[in-house]
Amino acid sequence: MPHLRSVTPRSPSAKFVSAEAEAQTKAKAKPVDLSGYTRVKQELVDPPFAPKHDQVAKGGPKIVEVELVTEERLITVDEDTGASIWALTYNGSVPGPLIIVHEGDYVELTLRNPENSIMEHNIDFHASTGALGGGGLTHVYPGEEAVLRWKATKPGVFTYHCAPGGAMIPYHVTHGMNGAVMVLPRDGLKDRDGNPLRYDSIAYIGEQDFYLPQDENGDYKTYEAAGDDYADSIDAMRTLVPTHSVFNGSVGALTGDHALRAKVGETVLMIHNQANRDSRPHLIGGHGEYVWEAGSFSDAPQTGLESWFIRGGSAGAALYTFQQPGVYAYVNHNLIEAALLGATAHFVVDGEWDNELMEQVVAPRATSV
Ligand SMILES: [Cu+2]
Repeated sequence: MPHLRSVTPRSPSAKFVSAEAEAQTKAKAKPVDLSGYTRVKQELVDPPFAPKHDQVAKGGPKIVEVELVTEERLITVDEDTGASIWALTYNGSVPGPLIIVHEGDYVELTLRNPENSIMEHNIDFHASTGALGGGGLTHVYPGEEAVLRWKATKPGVFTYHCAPGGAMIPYHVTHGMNGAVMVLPRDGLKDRDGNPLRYDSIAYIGEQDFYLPQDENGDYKTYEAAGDDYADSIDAMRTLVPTHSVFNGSVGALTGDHALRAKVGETVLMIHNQANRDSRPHLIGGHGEYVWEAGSFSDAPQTGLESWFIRGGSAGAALYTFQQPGVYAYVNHNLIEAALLGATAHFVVDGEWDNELMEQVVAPRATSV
């Protein structure tokens, strides 16, 4: 097993990190008065689910405590080909868990790196302000933990990701180390006229581009431990051509038995995170009724979209109320990526068919002309 610290010595980023921490100490910043805030713990859950939360904030601003553990684990990306990766994760899942707070709340994160890890990790919250999104204040080596508190001043959905420095940044991000935070307006989501928009459930989808090394026969290589693929991965990443682009960590993670479920009349908020690469979600058979494409809830949502654009390095949200039963495919509408690289999820929707919206007038039959 290689010593990753020697593969990636304390690089320029590490110096940057110490400089950041030093700057904070030297500034002799005034202590913040948090006496008006109540403290709550948010239990994070595995994707595609969302933690328990209120859509409209109850009471005043809060300090929301969350915990992320950096877990390095072998996951199967595609059962059919045996493609696998030593994923770098927050709490074991790809994407990392969804965190939900309200504008004006604080997120107080404990980031823990277990002793049996091989690598150093940190976290950059795009929703936060300062110190490289917190990346400069959260570097944890195996056996260390750090606590970071940041104020959620921007309402929207935002990506977060590991950013240890240099080539390790894309290496960690393309090994699964990213997720999303949703900062709701205190009075909840609204349409362009300020009318409330509410959802019945959240489908949290993390799209992950993987660059898996292959041998001369085109078979996916396997490795003994996290980090052993470093040199091969960097070569594969340099092509900028992913071998996989999957939803929630693996091909089929959200199809078949794992499909998302909904009912006719149910309103689903689809949150799509892509920390590294552009995507263009489309709900086949439905629409983006209200879409915060770039993720900001400060702006009015767009309406009635067919496909929408998720910029690499961001999250976006789309609201839809299902009107027909059946299977809806939620895809990256680069259909090569959807069908060949894995970027497909399914919603299975129960309920009554509406002939007014669609009817098969003539079933396929032999043509008479
Ligand atoms: Cu990391």
